Amino acid sequence: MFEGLKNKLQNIKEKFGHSIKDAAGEAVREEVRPETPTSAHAEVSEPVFEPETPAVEPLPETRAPEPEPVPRTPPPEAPAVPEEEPAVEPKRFGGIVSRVKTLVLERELVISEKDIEEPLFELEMVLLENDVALEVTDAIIGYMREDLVGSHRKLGTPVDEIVMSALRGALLNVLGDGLDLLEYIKVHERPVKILITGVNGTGKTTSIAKMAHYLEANGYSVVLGAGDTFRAGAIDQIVEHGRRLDIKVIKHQEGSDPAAVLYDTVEYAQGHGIDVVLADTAGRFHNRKNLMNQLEKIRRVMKPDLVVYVDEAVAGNDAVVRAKDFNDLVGTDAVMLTKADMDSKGGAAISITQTIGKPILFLGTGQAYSDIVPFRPEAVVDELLGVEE
Ligand SMILES: Nc1nc2c(ncn2[C@@H]2O[C@H](COP(=O)(O)OP(=O)(O)O)[C@@H](O)[C@H]2O)c(=O)[nH]1
Ligand SMILES: [Mg+2]
Repeated sequence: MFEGLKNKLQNIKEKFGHSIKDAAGEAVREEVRPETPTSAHAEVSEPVFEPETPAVEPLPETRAPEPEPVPRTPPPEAPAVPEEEPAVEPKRFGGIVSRVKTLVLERELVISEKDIEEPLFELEMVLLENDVALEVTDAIIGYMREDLVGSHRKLGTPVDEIVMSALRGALLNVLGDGLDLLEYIKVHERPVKILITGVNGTGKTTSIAKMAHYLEANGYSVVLGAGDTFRAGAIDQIVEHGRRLDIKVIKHQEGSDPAAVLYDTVEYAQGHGIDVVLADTAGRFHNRKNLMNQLEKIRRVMKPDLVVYVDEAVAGNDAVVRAKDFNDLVGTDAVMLTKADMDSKGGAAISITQTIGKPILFLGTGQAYSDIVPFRPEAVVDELLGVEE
């Protein structure tokens, strides 16, 4: 799942790392260069003249009864000082250098736009190539820039962590909080009515069967409504899933009013203490107006708690455009993306929530009933960034 994008993100992560490391290297060089003591570094050399260093003793200035114990500029005179102890001199000078280094390394580096310009551009290209929508790509780049540029990083902090945390944050921002269906059901009045919509062939009916299997495995009872009355084959298909899963399916004849079938399904659930209604619909209509009217009527009659729009992850940006269109037209509460097992780009999965403002509920990851994964943004981001569980 999302292998192509995952590999590219690993490369980008390293590029960011190198750029920031290079910038850190420059900072260290700049700070260390004026190691010949100057007034600018008076404070840095301070510890060398601490009382416990006997080599300091002979320096008369250090003992001057001034209020500030630190001499402003120690050594132009230094070479001329005590001939009696020549052996100590190089050691003391080496001490200054090493302390300067230590202090600089503990100082902070401010990351500039220039430091990450190149990897940011590459990240942008990678996201676009992998079908991440333009506005979502812009948002991710924006978050990265906001997080990294101008930020103070301790020079000692491992660069991987800096980059990882910025990328992770940016991706989580566009993925939102997700929606946990089990939690949702727990706190809602029964039956919870879920209407499944979307274009034909994207995997609606299969996804209904998977969801039913998932919900039953988690202790909830389910009834299915054969609301795709457009063709007989669609009714047979959902009835067969019901038979295999041992789950009740409510059906009418081919060509009958889907709103009536789904009304009956809700009634059945109410009468039998069923927890969840999963309602199938047809995705093929003569025109948009027809689709809208049909779904409007279904909504009025069955009053769904959740309208779930199903589309294929493999459709990439097309899925994003369709989801947005569909959401604008009839309204959606959540999205299920099927065929994620066949999608190496992950663009739709990354883009949909930010584009339509609705969470992804599940990913479909294969043809078996168990090939359904609740969409947990943290887990998806860990997977993309190659974080071991
Ligand atoms: N590889 C894969 N195939 C899927 C997935 N979900 C559905 N399919 C296949 O997609 C095809 C269409 O599914 P169907 O449920 O009939 O779509 P519908 O017309 O929207 O109801 C079937 O061959 C399914 O097996 C999935 O997550 N992964
Ligand atoms: Mg179907």
